[in-house]
Order: sequence, then structure tokens, then C-alpha cells
Amino acid sequence: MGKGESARVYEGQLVATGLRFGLVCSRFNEFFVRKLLEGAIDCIERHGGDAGEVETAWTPGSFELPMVCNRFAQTGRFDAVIALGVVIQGGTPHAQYINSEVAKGVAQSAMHTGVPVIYGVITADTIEQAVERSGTKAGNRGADAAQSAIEMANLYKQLPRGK
Ligand code: INI
Repeated sequence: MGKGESARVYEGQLVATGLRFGLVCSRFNEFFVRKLLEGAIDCIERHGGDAGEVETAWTPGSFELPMVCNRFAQTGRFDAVIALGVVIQGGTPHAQYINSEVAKGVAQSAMHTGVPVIYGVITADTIEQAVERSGTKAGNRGADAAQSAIEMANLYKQLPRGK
């Protein structure tokens, strides 16, 4: 075997045909989160997925995203779950506490359920940064998250299973 080669390589394809996704959206900063949701569904459809197979749940804020992601993932109905939210820094450390819990909680829900749970949360210092990441000059974080979800869903189908 040549340098850098291995016996087997597992990679997820960017094909969403036949895949089912659960999208969990935060109502806080809903103006931006709706743009992320649109970006995510558009990405799923552009990769051959069916928006009719997508289920969406809304939480009060980003802090609650992991709880609902976990419930969605536990159903076994979804090939991947995506958390969509926007946390904008204010004059107090409030946003930092939310951010650390959301990132940790999303990761834990993926680990506990065995379903890929994707982090599609914008953490912005300013409203301008949120605008840039929800469909303008820095892209659409929801579409990016959906692409990761498609890749991870396909990767999980390929990976060997533990005992
Ligand atoms: N939730 C957000 O999704 N984004 C924010 O910017 C935000 N800020 O700044 O307060 C926010 N707060 C609400 C929080 O997520 C919970 O819903 C709330 O604390 C109740 O648990």
C-alpha cells in the first residue's frame, strides 16, 4: 500500500435522495432563523432530497434546541437532525452561557442517540454578523448545516456498527 493509503475509506456522499431530516429551530431571533431554515430546506432539495420528508419543530430559544434535537433523534425517524438558531451577544455574558450549553448539548444528543445531530447555530457579536451568515455575504449557515447533515447521514450508513 502506498503512503497515505488505507485498507478502507468511509466517506458520506452529498446525495439527499431518500433521506429524512428533523429540523429544530429557535424562535428567538426568528427573523434570521427563518432564513437558515429556508437555506437548509433549499440545500436538501438541491441535493435530491424531498422537503415533504422534512419535519420541523420550534423551540423558544437556542438554549432549548438540544432538548428537542434529542427527542427527535430518539424517535429513529430521522437520518440526521439539524439545530438552527442565532445567538447574538448583548451587554452581558448571557449569550456565552447559552452558546456553551447549546454546543455541548447538541454534541451530547448525537453521542447518546447514535444519530448525527448537526450544529447550525450562528454565534454573532453583532446583528450585522448575523445578517452576513443568514443568506448574505458570508453564506447561509442553515444551508451549510444541511450539507453537513447530508454528508453525515450517508457516512453513518456506511460506517461499521459496534456490538
Ligand atoms: N436565545 C437565542 O436563541 N438567541 C439569543 O440571542 C438569546 N439571547 O441573547 O438571550 C436567546 N435567549 C433565550 C434562551 O435561549 C432561552 O430560550 C431562555 O433563556 C429560556 O430558557
